[in-house]
Amino acid sequence: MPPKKAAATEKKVFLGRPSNNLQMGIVGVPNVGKSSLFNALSKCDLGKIANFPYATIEPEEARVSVPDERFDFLCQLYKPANKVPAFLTCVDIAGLTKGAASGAGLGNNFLSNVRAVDGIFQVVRAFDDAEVIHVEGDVDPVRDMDIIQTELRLKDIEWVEKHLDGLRKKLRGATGTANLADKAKKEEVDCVAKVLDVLTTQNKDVRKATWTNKEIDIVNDLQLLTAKPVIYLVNLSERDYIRKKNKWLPKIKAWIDENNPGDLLIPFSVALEERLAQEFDNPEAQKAELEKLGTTGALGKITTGGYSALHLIRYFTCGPQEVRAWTIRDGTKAPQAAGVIHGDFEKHFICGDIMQFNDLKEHGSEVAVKAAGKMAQKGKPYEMIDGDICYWKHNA
Ligand SMILES: Nc1nc2c(ncn2[C@@H]2O[C@H](COP(=O)(O)OP(=O)(O)OP(=O)(O)O)[C@@H](O)[C@H]2O)c(=O)[nH]1
Ligand SMILES: [Mg+2]
Repeated sequence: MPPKKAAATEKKVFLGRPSNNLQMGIVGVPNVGKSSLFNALSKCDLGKIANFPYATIEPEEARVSVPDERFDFLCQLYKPANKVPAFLTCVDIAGLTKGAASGAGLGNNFLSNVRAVDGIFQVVRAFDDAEVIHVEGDVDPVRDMDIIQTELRLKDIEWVEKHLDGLRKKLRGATGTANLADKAKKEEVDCVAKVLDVLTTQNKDVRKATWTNKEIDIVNDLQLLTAKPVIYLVNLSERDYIRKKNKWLPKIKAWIDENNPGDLLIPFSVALEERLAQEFDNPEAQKAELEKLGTTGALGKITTGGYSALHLIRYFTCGPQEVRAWTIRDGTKAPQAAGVIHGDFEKHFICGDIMQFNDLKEHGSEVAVKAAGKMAQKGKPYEMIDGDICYWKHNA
């Protein structure tokens, strides 16, 4: 038992910004359907769709609700006046071309937009349409994935080399005595050198290497492009999507297994999603059409995938006024979770009365959960579990 306890108390550190307000950026080569996907996800027309490359220049941002059966269940149970689901912020970004790392296409501008997001939805075109120009001349998603990966890595390599150079210069100016500051500097240099080794010698994305918590803190300061989680979204024709068949799919899967094993691949069809939105104005009718076609839409899977890739989880506050999902990062403790509602809740935190969603579902009502002894008072050290239902106590 004791060794288990030691492991459980170790702090969870993730690659990326330690924040609850994280964003997924939609990235890919030009004219592959990024803005079309963005509009379908956000159910708006902010994204600039056009049949020419580089239609999108400035990034566009939207909050997309993340589907959750638990949230729907809670709304049915509490019948609140106001319902607020969890949201994922998605950003539509300009297309990236070969040579972007050295300034081609929208080059550095594009890459700074990628640097600003926390995770990447990489749109890969696998639909044929002679009317839609491909900047490389023909449709080849594997080549496109290579292009994006190469550009992101090249930019990281350039960034890390510069940084390492600066650090080494500083280290040479160190006192030479074995004081703590010098030791920390030396560790930082070693870690950044390891990053460079991963990118060059090992030929891997930074997120695919193994890092200690200490190293992750250093890596996070570098804000690297290849440290961000990636989900590959393969844009298929409606027909291929419905029959779950396309000649590129096995090749794309093989490329991911070889280059970035473990990354999620989600096939979708912008054409289908657009048609559904145009022809049917309510979710029930859209669902009926999908059932008729023998398929399901992919948008929910995409947002849910992005949310998890960023290590986001949610807890709920429930009552007759409002059922609401609050987004936090996995590993968040109770006071910080309460602080998402209001900073004072964290500052003057007392405790939380917390029940788990499954207990509420099983017992059917809050009263029954309490009677079963399943409503627990949790203090400051409590680490939040996805789906917790909370009543915070504070003396703010
Ligand atoms: N046939 C077909 N056309 C599509 C599909 N997705 C997008 N298009 C078309 O492809 C063109 C480019 O779509 P956008 O969504 O603007 O592409 P983008 O990746 O945002 O392009 P840039 O911002 O220029 O990099 C538009 O004419 C779309 O209507 C698809 O699934 N099938
Ligand atoms: Mg676009």
